[in-house]
Amino acid sequence: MRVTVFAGGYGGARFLAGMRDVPDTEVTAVVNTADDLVLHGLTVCPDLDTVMYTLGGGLDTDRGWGRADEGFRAGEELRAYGMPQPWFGLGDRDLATHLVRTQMLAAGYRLTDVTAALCRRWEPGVTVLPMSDDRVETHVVVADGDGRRAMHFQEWWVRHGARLPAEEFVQVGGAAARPTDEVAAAIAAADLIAVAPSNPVVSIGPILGVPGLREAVAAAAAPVVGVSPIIAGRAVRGMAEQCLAAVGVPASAAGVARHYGARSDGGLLDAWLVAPEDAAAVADLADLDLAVRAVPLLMSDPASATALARAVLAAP
Ligand code: FO1
Repeated sequence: MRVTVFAGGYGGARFLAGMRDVPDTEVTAVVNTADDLVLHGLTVCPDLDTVMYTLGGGLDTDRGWGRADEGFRAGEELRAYGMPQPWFGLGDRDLATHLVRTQMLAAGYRLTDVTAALCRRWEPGVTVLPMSDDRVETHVVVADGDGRRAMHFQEWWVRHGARLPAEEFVQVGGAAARPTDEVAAAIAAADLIAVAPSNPVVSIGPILGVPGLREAVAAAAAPVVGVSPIIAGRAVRGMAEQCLAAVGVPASAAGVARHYGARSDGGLLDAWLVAPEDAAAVADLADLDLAVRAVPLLMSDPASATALARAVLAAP
């Protein structure tokens, strides 16, 4: 069964691992690249790397990003030179990924081809596709005195811990970006499309925001099944609540479903999985042409991630 999954960081990666481990699935991940940034001249792709490392067994699972058994000596040296952005942790082992990626991009390879080359080492067991080969960067607009200012997503997320109230999220470069041919083919060929329990605003949002992608999904034969990233009003990890508040979406399983919309209304979803704690959402969403199921969503171990993936496959 060909399953195409829209995913962002660690939650999306764990969901992908669960889907990969369901027998007879052939999984393609369409991964957010709007978290990407250039640091010390190197192209860093946090969500692509989190997916690659998680499925390849190289992720530091406590942090939820970067490499296991990591050191930060190079970062310390860069700080000693007063290099900018000292707040962004640059692991020594992680640095090798950025160096290889940057060198290949400079040689003219597309990000899609670079990602495939890096995955030859990690063997994630799924096809990992950037949502686009074009540069798309989330910038966050925050109040600044009596004005406003924008900062790169990573500065808002890492330096400020998402504590600055976001007024708007802008995908710089988004309007000119296009889905890759590989992404378009993965959507068209899918037997099922899954929306992982990633951040709806800064992970899934930029993927859906790539011009032409929503249309490709709407035209796809495959049912679209989403998994709520919110359980009982809280995100399991990350800071989805702050992001949802910024765009006026209630931090609830029902709120995110309405944000994504039902396919028959021109939205995204055919089915929506909520946690048992949010079973009331089944009735709340009865006005939508949407199959809503209450199933365990916590991916506390590989078996529960695989059980969730099976529930997604059974949802439509
Ligand atoms: N997150 C942090 O909270 N602090 C960091 O210093 C940090 C460094 C970092 C380096 C490489 C990388 O791939 C991810 C990194 N992250 C860090 C996580 C990153 O901000 C998130 O993975 C996403 O962009 C949000 O999903």
